[in-house]
Amino acid sequence: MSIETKYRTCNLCEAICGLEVKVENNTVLSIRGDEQDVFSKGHICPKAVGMKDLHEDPDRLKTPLVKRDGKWIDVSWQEAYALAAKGIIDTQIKYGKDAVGIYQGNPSVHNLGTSLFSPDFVRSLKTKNRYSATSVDQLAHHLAAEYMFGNQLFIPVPDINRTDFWLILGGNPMVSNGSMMTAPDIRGKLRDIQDRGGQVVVIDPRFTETAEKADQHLFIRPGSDIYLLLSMIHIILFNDKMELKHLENCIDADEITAIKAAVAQFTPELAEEKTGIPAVDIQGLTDSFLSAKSAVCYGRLGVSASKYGGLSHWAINTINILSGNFDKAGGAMFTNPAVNVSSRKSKTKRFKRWSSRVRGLPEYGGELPSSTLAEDILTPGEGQIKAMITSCGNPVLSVPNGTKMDSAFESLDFMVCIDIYLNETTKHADVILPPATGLETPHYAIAFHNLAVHNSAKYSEPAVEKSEGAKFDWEIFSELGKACAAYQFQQTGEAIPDKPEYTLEQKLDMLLSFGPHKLNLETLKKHPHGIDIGPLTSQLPGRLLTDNQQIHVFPDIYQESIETLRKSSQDDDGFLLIGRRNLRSNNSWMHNLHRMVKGPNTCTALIHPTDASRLQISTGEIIEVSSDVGQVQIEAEVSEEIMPGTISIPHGWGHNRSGIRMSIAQEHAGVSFNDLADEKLVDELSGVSVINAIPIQVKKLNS
Ligand SMILES: Nc1nc2c(c(=O)[nH]1)N[C@H]1C(S)=C(S)[C@@H](COP(=O)(O)OP(=O)(O)OC[C@H]3O[C@@H](n4cnc5c(=O)[nH]c(N)nc54)[C@H](O)[C@@H]3O)O[C@H]1N2
Ligand SMILES: Nc1nc2c(c(=O)[nH]1)N[C@H]1C(S)=C(S)[C@@H](COP(=O)(O)OP(=O)(O)OC[C@H]3O[C@@H](n4cnc5c(=O)[nH]c(N)nc54)[C@H](O)[C@@H]3O)O[C@H]1N2
Ligand code: SF4
Ligand SMILES: [Mo]
Repeated sequence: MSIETKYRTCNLCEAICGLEVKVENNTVLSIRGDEQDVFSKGHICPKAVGMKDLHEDPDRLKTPLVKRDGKWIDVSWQEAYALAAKGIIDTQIKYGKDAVGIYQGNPSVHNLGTSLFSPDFVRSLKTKNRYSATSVDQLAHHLAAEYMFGNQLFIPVPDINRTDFWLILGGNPMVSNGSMMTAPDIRGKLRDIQDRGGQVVVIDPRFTETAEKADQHLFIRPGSDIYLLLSMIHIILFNDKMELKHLENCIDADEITAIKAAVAQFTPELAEEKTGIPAVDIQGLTDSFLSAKSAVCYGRLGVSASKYGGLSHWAINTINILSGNFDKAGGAMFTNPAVNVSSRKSKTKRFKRWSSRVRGLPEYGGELPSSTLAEDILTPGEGQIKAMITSCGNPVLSVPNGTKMDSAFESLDFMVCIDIYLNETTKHADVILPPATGLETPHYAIAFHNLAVHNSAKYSEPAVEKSEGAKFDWEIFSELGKACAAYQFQQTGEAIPDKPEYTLEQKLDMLLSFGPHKLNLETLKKHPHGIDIGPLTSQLPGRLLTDNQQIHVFPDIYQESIETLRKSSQDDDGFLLIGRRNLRSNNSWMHNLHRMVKGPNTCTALIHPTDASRLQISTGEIIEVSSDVGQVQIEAEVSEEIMPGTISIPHGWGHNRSGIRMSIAQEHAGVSFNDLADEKLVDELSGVSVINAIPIQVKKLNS
């Protein structure tokens, strides 16, 4: 057999890099960056070769598994579907529709099959108990987009290809490769900003890999960014620095007046007290931001999933708008993707239409906050979750209070997981349905073309064939859906209405042809390196999706949230725990690939030398970190890169739980951050989990 060269998009993270994959006899020989990819131009990161390892991983599940008498047994797809359908529908018949819950994890949006085929399946369940990684992540971005611009997916992205000033709060794109901003080769883009005389400023409690490349880094006390952001708005409005440019006519002046009143007390001096950043530096930072030819304020996970994450994303958009850096080259801009995911006005706000049963936290976008999932399973009463479905998710490691999640899943009557591994979450299942994955799947990055710093479109054919009898995620969703419908009809006579059936390719082709560039799959197939659609363009007010075609610059929910902040008084003076990511890791699930975990242990607790010497802790020693919900023992790493009073531990580890089938990950187990994160800590406005600034105690082991 001859060697074939396949081009495709890496679907591991948001950067959507083009890959050149050499394949012989269905074996991957090599993976390189595709130099001709119109968007990524050859860039890749070390995780790209992980795609080969993932394809070859002997622990990856290939056939459906069923648990019988505590043992896993391989079964046929038909048998697995029948058991899954019976478990789901019997539960709903006995306890009501809401007794079945579903959690969808992060790879859902990196997976074309799941993106296009899970929504119909989820709707057919008619349950209000839906959860996803969104509420442990980017929900605040959607909420702000919906309230301010009229659609939850109409999200501004920083135009870093042209900006002269990039202010980054709580993001580490040098490691994460960018998030809510699809931008391969962050290193190159940072260099380009500096080469054109621009500046990059990073605000982070850790001197990160991104801070290292930036022009300025300011340490900030974890959880306090909202004070910095509001003080920047304060400076703009109280120093008459507002400049709305072409947006003048689509913003209501009364709303600006209301913002001014609301931020009056949020001065740089108050921000200094709360954040630890001197008021003069805040003033200097804001002056530089305002005097730059173009500038953009960008906030990511350290801000999104924090106590005031919801309000912070309103504030970030507001800074960009008031400083004349919105919908303008070099500022925050909207994309114009070939599949338009944000064409509709949402007539009613998809927020607070119902609330979680136990704690009363708000629904958003049809989902409840994942921090309520464990209690929604464990607390008896009307609407209690008795059976769960998970797809592409590992909430035992990724949602706060994993120990409680563990017990919750253990207590269920029934659980079915669509996943490629037998891991900390799926071990609780009765049925596991494993899809083909990675290089075996066709791909189009619907979600990420919508967030990309340059418009392009690219379709990828599978680079290797899936194993015999394997199913794609989309096939699993449609076949499981049919099995549920058939079983329901047989038991109750309740029929699920027939829908036209499409294949994955047909659905994608329709979406492309409805889109603004009128592309189709055939055209994309002729361009294996993608089609360049051009730089971001100014699109407002034309594309605004609000009821009155105006930007709602100060929606009620944010007015109320500022009021809550004003009244809050809590300040912790103990240690605060923050998270960290590693370039060769991807949340909780790439730790079974030798090349991704070899080398020194990366699951360590960073501690500042002054704290370490006070507690007599040295690098390499095991320390005990405890919080209100749990404790872990972890290797200490004394480092000046972390600010005093702060501890940083990466999330996604903790493969020391019994009953999993991931031999390499088990050898590099680490501990789980989310055994410390407290599910009771949420952003009051949005219900988003707080995964940074968690109060903890630290001590040397046996002291
Ligand atoms: N403390 C703390 N917690 C966090 C974070 C943090 O920074 N700190 N980050 C949060 C964020 S941003 C996110 S996105 C979440 C992620 O949280 P989750 O989405 O719950 O978890 P992942 O670790 O991404 O796990 C992905 C799962 O999908 C499976 N999988 C991989 N590929 C496929 C596929 O093609 N098909 C199917 N069906 N399954 C597949 C994997 O085996 C794994 O079980 O974690 C959140 N939790
Ligand atoms: N290599 C790798 N890449 C990934 C992932 C991965 O696990 N590994 N996960 C992917 C996913 S799902 C996502 S959502 C993205 C996330 O992408 P990013 O948000 O860019 O990644 P993080 O490393 O979580 O960055 C959060 C930063 O916030 C800082 N921080 C913590 N608390 C605070 C605070 O209170 N204030 C401020 N200002 N900063 C704070 C942390 O020190 C950290 O540097 O990354 C994606 N890419
Ligand atoms: S940066 Fe992300 S998309 Fe690019 S190769 Fe690495 S994991 Fe894949
Ligand atoms: Mo994420």
